[in-house]
Amino acid sequence: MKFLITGGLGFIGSNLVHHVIRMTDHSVTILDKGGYASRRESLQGLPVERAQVVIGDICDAGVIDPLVEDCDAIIHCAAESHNDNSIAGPAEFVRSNVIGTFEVLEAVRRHKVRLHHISTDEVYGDLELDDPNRFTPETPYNPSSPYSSTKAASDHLVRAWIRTYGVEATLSNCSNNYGPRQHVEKFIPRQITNLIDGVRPRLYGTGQNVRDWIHVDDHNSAVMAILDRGRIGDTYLIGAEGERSNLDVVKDLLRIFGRPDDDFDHVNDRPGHDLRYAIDPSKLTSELGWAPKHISFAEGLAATVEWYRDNEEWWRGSKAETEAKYSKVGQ
Ligand code: NAD
Ligand code: TDX
Repeated sequence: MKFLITGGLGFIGSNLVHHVIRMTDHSVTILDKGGYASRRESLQGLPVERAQVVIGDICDAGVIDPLVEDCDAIIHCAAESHNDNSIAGPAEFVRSNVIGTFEVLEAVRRHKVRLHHISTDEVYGDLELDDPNRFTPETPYNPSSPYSSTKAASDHLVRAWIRTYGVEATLSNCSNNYGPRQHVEKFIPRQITNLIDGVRPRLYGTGQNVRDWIHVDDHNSAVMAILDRGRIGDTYLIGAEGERSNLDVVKDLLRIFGRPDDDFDHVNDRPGHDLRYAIDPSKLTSELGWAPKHISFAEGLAATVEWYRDNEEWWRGSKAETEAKYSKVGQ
């Protein structure tokens, strides 16, 4: 089989390309606009005859159409992905996430190709810290940020194209990913690279906000299970029982680096900051028999720290520019 993976030079997409090459004999075409979050180096070492890169924009029908025509299935990961950037400048989020998904869907409709759409748990809004309920596929949409509202819009487009045009698609909404090759703007890599540089971690607000962490390889094994045996038209929530407050994650990292557990700074909170995300993954585990492999967050985090220590040339070029953006808004 031949997969088309959009956003395949980003964090999840590049790890997915590695996963597909490692676990199957499929070949992959990667379509990525080559934006600030993409790295060609993320695909280093892969056999070129099985992983071909096309630099181009999903919003350009002339680019996406022939690539969709030429593949057996498309996994749509491309998106602007960072909440803080969406607050500073939402326009590119509307373009890439909404218009881009529209163009992907139109190409899929023309060529009748199987689609899997990658989305986020943030479309459901947030939960109170003591809410016994978690997100399920039946939870009403209630996105808070420009980022999550554009992802919600993209999900609605996919469902409308399934129902109206009979497009063969599945959707997944996953919780916060961590692991290798994640841009240093994101919470965990930002704190790891700060600590490598001897800088104190930065916690937004009180740090009580909870995220439901999953290793990126577990996200990707779930995506492959959905592509393989998911029901067309269905939505699967992907999570690995990984709820943890931001404060606890910072303390875990300080421990790994042998620093006192109060050696961090509170900085300005994110406007509209979601309090808690939590996924109920039971549909995925019971219907598709999927289970995560990285069940120890402590081990996954330590391995991620090692990856950033061993691959400084991968992230160093983005660090100063990213920190300069944060310091402008007191973060
Ligand atoms: P990322 O920012 O690391 O990578 C996204 C990639 O998409 C980049 O390489 C970028 O250049 C590319 N891209 C963006 N707009 C494009 C366009 N118009 N045309 C072509 N390429 C474009 O993001 P990520 O964390 O890897 O997220 C990938 C997907 O997973 C996104 O859809 C995101 O919403 C979703 N998701 C992410 C997480 C997470 O924790 N990171 C969790 C759940 C869902
Ligand atoms: O320096 C920081 N300090 C801090 O306390 C940063 C960068 C973040 N935070 C907080 C904000 C969040 O509560 O950490 C938490 C995680 O922040 P991000 O890494 O920006 O992730 P989040 O906003 O939760 O969204 C992520 O998960 C869902 C991804 O970026 C999205 O693409 C995905 O959909």
